[in-house]
Amino acid sequence: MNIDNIQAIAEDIKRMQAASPEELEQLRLKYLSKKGVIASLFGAFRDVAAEQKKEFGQKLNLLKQQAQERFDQLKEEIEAQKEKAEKQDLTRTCDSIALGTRHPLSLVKEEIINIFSRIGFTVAEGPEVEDDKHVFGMLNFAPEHPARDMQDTFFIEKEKGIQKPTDILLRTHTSSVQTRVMTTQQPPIRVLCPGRVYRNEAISARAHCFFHQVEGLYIDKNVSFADLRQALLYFAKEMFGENTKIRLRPSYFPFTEPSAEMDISCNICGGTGCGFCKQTGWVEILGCGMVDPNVLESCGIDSKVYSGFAFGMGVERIANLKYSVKDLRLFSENDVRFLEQFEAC
Ligand code: 2NM
Repeated sequence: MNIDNIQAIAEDIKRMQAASPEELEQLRLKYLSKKGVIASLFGAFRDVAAEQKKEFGQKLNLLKQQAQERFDQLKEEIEAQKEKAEKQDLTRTCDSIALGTRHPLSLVKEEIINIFSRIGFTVAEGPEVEDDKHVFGMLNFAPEHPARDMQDTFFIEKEKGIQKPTDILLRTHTSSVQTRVMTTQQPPIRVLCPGRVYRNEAISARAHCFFHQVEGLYIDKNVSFADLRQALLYFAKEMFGENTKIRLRPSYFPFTEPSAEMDISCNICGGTGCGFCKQTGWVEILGCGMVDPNVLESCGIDSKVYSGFAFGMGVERIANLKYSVKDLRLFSENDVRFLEQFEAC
């Protein structure tokens, strides 16, 4: 036993750590107990050479004192930690959890569905990847119709990287779902087809390569243009308010004859003219018409017995009117600063 030993033990004691009362007790047993390191050094004291006894004794006493101090310090730390843990109120409620919000396009889509469901329409959905037959062929599109062009429609490539057009494509309207309904159900048919559609367009504030539609179809005996007008007037009043007026302008779609575009009285200025309606007092919201007999026949419905009306609207367009969203891209970018604004809706 020599003075260097004491020095080394003093270093160990300085670095002593204990995270729990059990660990602290281990340290006490090792260094400070009757059978511990320090007690055994005191036991060895009588074998120390006489001329070293004074220095050895002083160092040993100091070591004992340092060990006791470090031990007391660790004990205090452990007790303070325990007290802190006991003070935590585990019954306290946590901060409220952010619940997220419903997407504005979902809100508008649901509202359209609710309105038409009150007059007997049900919902049908179908594939976004479709074939030419269901998107164009059965819907009276001429073989050379521009919508069938690669410029307007996304075609699925047969082999990766090889741009060989196939008759598999991304649907450009949800009328494709209605061809599926007409070929599998017999009239009366009252169906709404909501969903995403794709067009090959450059993305900007006013156009996107995909958007959302709700299309409606009603087929029965003796369905007339007056029925179409009445259903759409009901829709406009439910969606935009009791005072809303509608007007129908002649138009053209391959799948309807006659066809029309519907305007509602501008719900921003109330019809007096503003920037939004370009001073006309009217804003366009949907296309519609009487289903062309060619469409009914190609779907296996007897056009001499049945007639029907159909309409289609863009969900983004209606959402724009309702919420004045200036840039279409906001609908698909999922920026929470935009989406959070629909918390109360
Ligand atoms: C529109 C405008 C006019 C339409 C036609 C059909 C179907 F399947 F019966 F032929 N579905 N939807 C239609 C008619 C869609 O969207 C602007």
